Amino acid sequence: MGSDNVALDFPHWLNVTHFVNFLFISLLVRSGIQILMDHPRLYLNDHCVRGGEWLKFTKRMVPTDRPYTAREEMSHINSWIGLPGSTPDKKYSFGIGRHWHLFSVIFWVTNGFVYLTCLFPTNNYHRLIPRSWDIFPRAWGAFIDLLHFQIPDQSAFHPYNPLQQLSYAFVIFILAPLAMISGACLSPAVSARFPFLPKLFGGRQRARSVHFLVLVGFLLFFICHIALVYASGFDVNITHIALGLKRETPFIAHLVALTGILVVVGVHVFVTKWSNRNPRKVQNRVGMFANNIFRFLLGGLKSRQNYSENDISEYHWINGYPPKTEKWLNLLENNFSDYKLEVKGMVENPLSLSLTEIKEMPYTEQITVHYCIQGWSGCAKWGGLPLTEIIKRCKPLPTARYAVFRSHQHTDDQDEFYTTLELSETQYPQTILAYKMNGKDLPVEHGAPLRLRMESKVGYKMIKWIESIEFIDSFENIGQGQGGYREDVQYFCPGAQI
Ligand SMILES: Nc1nc2c(c(=O)[nH]1)N[C@H]1C(S)=C(S)[C@@H](COP(=O)(O)O)O[C@H]1N2
Ligand SMILES: [Mo]
Repeated sequence: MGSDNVALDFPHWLNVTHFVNFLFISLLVRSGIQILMDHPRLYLNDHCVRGGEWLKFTKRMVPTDRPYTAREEMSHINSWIGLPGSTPDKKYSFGIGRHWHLFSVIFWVTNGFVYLTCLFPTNNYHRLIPRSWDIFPRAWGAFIDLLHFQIPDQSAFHPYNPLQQLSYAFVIFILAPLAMISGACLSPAVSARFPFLPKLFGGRQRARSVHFLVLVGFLLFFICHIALVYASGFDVNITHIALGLKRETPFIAHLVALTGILVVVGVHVFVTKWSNRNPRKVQNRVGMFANNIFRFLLGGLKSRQNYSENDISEYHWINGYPPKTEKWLNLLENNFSDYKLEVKGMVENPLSLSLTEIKEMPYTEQITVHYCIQGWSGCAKWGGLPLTEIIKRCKPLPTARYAVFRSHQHTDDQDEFYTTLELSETQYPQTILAYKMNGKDLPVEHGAPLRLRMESKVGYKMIKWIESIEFIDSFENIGQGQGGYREDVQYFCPGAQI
């Protein structure tokens, strides 16, 4: 039989990577559930039509008789399950959950690579990779035995029994890569630059569904794994897992294992409490750490989406209610004939452009898929002027580092909706100021008369009802200093590539 002549024990790198894996995957699961609950519907296509979900975790029906925003979708999840769990106002739970998810994935993936680097140069890969086809019938036999509650004898482990070997190989070589690839497809930067990637799954929403099924797969594996470790010679197994020793040392092994579990539980309790008490710190430390890594990896990706007319969604979710200010309501009444886009700040030529002047400037169109951070998507054709045209005319000074966009919309709590882009990002090819959607004038709920489209970022950067663009060198003194309204209030990260 295959592994008999290879003496495989339980080296210490295995114990350590196993433990680190346990820690980060548990954080990924809890924060993943938190993220799901912000738009607790799973769809089979990118249109996310109302009632079109194949699975949902909310009883709420989407009303059709009034504008219904994506923010109203945010659902409650207990902090025993979700990380950090939702406060009654659900104000920051989702943003913070994402910080933990993206932080943990960095360590989880790194740990996975450390594991593989230890596995392959030694002959340890024999513990996972079957050496003959007869592993399948043997695994099936072991499975049938299990169904009869026959726990395999210790002599059947070399070091794993066939069923165990196959399931570990499945989790490590199929489930884990699937988690990473489907997860990467959820990043607007990745999908906008490599639109073929989500297409591998049949679109972003299917990738999202697969990502969810991977979570279910990990949970099922976890339950079976624990049950079998317990049932098939617990003392020996725990010695292998905790100490990597061949001979049984149950007392010390139990002690070490228990300590390990307590450390993981302790970390969860700590990060949950810390997140609830001090979300801003989590955003600026944990979130910023992940943001900087992903900015380095993905920050330069420029959207190259080019979907066809047939891909356009019939229904496109909205987020944010139209402005209620008198100024904007007056503009609307006159069909925006008095509208002016103010371009100011650190520029050579401040501008004040009417809609007619804007429409006389070069026009471009793009059919792209919108990714809201909450999880829904929608495809539309956006038409307007490339932001580079504004840059050419206003000529930002060398000291300008960001552009801050302000909206006519003042939200319910009277904060001003604003967002910032880095100067380089304002010049990406698919960064436009749109005044057309699907061939018609931009509808009020989608941001009339002018909105930003910045296709390699999540939706909250694409500010609607734009009032002005100001070039600045730092956003520290604007709003609460985080680079945007959603960053200020919902603790999102300013990068928004993921
Ligand atoms: N002024 C303003 N712009 C905004 C928002 C908002 O609330 N106010 N929401 C953002 C978010 S979170 C998303 S997902 C998109 C939604 O665009 P849509 O409503 O056209 O689908 O708009 C973005 N722009
Ligand atoms: Mo969004």
